[in-house]
Amino acid sequence: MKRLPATLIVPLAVLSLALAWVLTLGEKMRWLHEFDARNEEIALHAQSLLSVNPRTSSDAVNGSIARFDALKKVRSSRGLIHLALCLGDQAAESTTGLNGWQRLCERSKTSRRDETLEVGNLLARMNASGWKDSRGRDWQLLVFQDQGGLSAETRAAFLRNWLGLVFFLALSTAILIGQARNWILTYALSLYRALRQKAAGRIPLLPVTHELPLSRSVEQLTAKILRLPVALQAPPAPVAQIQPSEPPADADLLRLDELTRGRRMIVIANREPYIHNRRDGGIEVQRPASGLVTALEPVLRHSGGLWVAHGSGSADAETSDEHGMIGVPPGLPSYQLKRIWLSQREEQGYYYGFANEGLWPLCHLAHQSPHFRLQDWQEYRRVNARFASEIPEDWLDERSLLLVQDYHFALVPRLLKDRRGVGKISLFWHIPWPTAEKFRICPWAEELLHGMLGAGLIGFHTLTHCRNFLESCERLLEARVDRENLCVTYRGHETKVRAFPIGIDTTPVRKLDEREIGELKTRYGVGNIPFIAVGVDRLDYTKGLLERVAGVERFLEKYPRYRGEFSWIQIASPSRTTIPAYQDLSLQLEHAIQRVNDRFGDASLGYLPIRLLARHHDWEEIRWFYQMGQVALVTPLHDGMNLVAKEYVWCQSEERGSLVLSRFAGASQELTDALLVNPYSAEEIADSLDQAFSMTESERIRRMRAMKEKIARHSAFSWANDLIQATLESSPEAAPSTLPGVRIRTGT
Ligand code: ADQ
Repeated sequence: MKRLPATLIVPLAVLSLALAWVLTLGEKMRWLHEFDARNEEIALHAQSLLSVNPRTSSDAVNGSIARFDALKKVRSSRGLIHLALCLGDQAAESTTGLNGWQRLCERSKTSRRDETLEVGNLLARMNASGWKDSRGRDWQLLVFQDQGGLSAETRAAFLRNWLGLVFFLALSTAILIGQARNWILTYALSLYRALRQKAAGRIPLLPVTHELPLSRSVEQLTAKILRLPVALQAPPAPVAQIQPSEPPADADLLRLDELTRGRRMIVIANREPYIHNRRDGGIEVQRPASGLVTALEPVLRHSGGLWVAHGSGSADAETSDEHGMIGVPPGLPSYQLKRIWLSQREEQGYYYGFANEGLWPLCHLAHQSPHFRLQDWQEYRRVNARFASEIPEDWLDERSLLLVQDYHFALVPRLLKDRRGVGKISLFWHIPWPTAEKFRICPWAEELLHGMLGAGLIGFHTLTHCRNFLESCERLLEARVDRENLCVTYRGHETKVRAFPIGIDTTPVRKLDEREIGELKTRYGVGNIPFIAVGVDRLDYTKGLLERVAGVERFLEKYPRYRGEFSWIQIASPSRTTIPAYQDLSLQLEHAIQRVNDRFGDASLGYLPIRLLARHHDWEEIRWFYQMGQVALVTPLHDGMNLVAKEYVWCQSEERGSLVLSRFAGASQELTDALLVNPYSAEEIADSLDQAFSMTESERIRRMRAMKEKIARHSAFSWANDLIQATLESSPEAAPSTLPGVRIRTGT
């Protein structure tokens, strides 16, 4: 550590001396009090001996004095040096060697007195206590204890206190200085980034000032320098704070900075990253349970930009400006959110109807029939057109980077392309892409492909989905498909098709110790259960929850030694609750769980093998929750990727945790060290659970380590970087088409 300046040392020295003096004084008072208490004890004992039943007055005097002789032996007690007896004002008797004490008899006779005085060449603590005998005469007993060692002890105590304080103050000052330096460095770094963003023409991320002294003034000054409003359009009503996580590895950030320099990044997604809801008279902010938000939000938070989404919260309108714009994250805005308001009819048709009752089951192998209704399709087209046209003009130019997200906006790439001069467009499809055979079930399959191929790049999680998409283009459109180089040329415009396996935010997560895990288990009502499995999903039929219950039932049936010793706790965030298939799932799940709990639970012990917590949880809760489970059950019937599997592994310490993962989740292609299962097979789920619980520690560690390494290599940031880079490298705007256009039909 560098040398501390004298301006710091002098006040520290004075402060430590003063504190040491006060502390020592306190100790000295305590010691004196101990002396007095001991003396009082001796005096009481002596008094009881001296006041024994005198018959005559002279008896009483002589008897007391005689007994006093016997008492002198008490002097052998530790520290006691002299005793003296007074009758009235007169000295009566004393132990030998005590001189000049007679004057002490003249003082008050019946009350107690304590004082420190010199006896010969000794320093003594004297305590006097008096009493009346049966004839009404006053007696006093003077007890003298050696107080000689006290000064030495006081000096030693002072030195000890002082040294202790110097050490403590020096350490805490060093920590404070270190911390302050950290704050300043962090601040300087974020200021530097903000300036770079500003230079690049993006809305900059304002530096974090809330931890600095004079934070508001610093923030205002920074905003002034950068010519920005302070706390961009922060919501007026009180909101719950959401802690943004720490930034990820610098290499990824630098690459992101490079790629986005001088560009405006615009994300178009159905789900907004922050939802404001009215609750209990206040406003609450929620981060939705969405894989897309999990992956993309940290990217925008770092780089700035615009997120365009459906404003679905009950307090969204009152927290945004007249254009639906609001700076987010709340309290520390670093990018803009533009909320698009949908009517009930639009939401019903576009979101619940076409996207979630049509495309969602179409793209997933979950044996749920897709429903395609003309009215839903019309709303889908209308809402896609609104999103494409409502992106503010001043955000669009040739250098903008438009990242369209998911199956809600298949038509947006083409519509944006038609606006011209809007920059590079990509579409990332977060869910699987079915075979061409299945895809053509959709009555508007060609129109969807036509819309999608307006993008220069289309991304999927896996190569299988890319190939399925190419096959669909080949069979349904008049397009040239290059299977080797993975691209489609349609109406003279080339679209690249690539696999980008999505990742998670790989900021290190604090690991709980055994005691904390114990407390957590108690909170979830499984304090005395040794084997815990956890699950975290949206309540969706593709997540294989019913099949998971069947697997757990089979596990308890086949391996009876786990009965009473095992619990599976499932967090399930309600999703798309107005759709009948989701309502049915919720009911069926409750019944199935009830059946297993009735069969294997024990009401008298409060034991439930399965617990379902059907509510939204925030990220803080989820990352602790993951650590409670020795096993995670992630068994979707079909999933584009599945981020829960990655989050679970990332949150575990190496010594704990096993992942039971569906072969039909995109994640299984990367996380090959998980226990892979067919989610339809109760037998496989049961066996994997047993295997997970009985696995050797070295085996478990080997698997976890391998999975963690893969997750660390492909974080959300590296995914975004790859996607952005490929978008930038995608072909420029198409020459006018020479091929016949695809007719947008409006009926089946
Ligand atoms: P989802 O189907 O939403 O994502 P997933 O990838 O598992 O599925 O992501 C869910 C996210 O929501 C996770 O970050 C999880 O922590 C969170 N979450 C789940 N349940 C929650 C709850 N009860 N409370 C709060 N948060 C909860 C879609 C595709 C996936 C693909 C992602 C990303 O269906 O296949 O992996 O997009 O591309």
